[in-house]
Amino acid sequence: KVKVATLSDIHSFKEYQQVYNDIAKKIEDEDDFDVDGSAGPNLVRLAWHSAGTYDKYDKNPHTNGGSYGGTMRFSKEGGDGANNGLAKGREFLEPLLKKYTWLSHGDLWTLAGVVAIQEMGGPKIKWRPGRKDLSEEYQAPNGKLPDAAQGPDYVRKFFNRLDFTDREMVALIGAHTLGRCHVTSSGYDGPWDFAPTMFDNGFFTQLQKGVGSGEGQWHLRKWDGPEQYEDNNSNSLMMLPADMALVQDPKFKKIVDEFAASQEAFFNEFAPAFQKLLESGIHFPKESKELVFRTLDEQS
Ligand code: DDH
Repeated sequence: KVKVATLSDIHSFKEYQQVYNDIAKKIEDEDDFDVDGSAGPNLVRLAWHSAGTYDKYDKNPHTNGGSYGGTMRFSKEGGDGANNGLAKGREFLEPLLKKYTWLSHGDLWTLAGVVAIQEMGGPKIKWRPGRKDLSEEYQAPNGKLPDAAQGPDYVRKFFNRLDFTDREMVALIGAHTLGRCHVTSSGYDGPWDFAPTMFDNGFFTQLQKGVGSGEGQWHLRKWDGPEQYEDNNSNSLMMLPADMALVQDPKFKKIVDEFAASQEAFFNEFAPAFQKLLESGIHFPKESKELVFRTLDEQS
């Protein structure tokens, strides 16, 4: 088996907490990374795109993706249009690889996603080390990451390929409470809620009301860019067609309503789903310990 997490050359909890702290401090220090300041949202997206290439129907370890091999560092996977903008996050983390020479790209990128979520006020995410850098031959094929122009059937099918249930996929997409779309990266434009560096259930409270002419509802933006929605209240927030899919499908909508009503319910389901995402396609031996890191705040 190729993608088995190693137990022999992993490091101690203390050392991974040290890496966590270094990433967290770097996020804090470099507060002009993006329009909204923090590098956090980019790092969450980097973690997700490193893992989200996984294809459970593909039994060939060379092509079935996932975060194990850190293969986004190579030009084919790194150059997939869906990964536009993520080189910036990879470069941000580069010094950590120089300092912790034993750390793999896959462990670093997934850990950085966990750091970013926790430091921005999100739930604790259990994380396990043991990914190993693999060679170029293990790059996932291009086109394995989702198309934002699609609707509910596509979204469901896409996340089934990664082995997720309806509840898990809705929870995961709630990460769009973070960050924004950049015209220069995806062609889309703008943030999903008013606090793009805070991990909360804001995505669901905004999305919940769906398309219409009422207060807090959404309309198609009139512009030359790709089809996206704009909010009636401020005309400054956005939703992708693939986000709006979550209120168009009645099964998804029920879950959106639950998460909009309770941030706790959202956090409780997001955390295990995000851990599962980061571990997609990797076999973790039974003895693999789940690490739960303390935030900088909790340590001060
Ligand atoms: Fe996403 N996402 N995402 N997303 N995503 C974008 C930004 C961010 C889709 C499309 C886009 C997830 C699911 C989907 C984050 C996390 C997650 C952008 C804009 C597009 C487009 C990129 C840019 O222009 O810079 C689509 C389609 C889906 C889908 O589900 C079908 C999931 C599951 C996650 C997750 O983390 C679990 C984050 C964070 C961002 C903001 C990045 C930034 O730089 O800011």
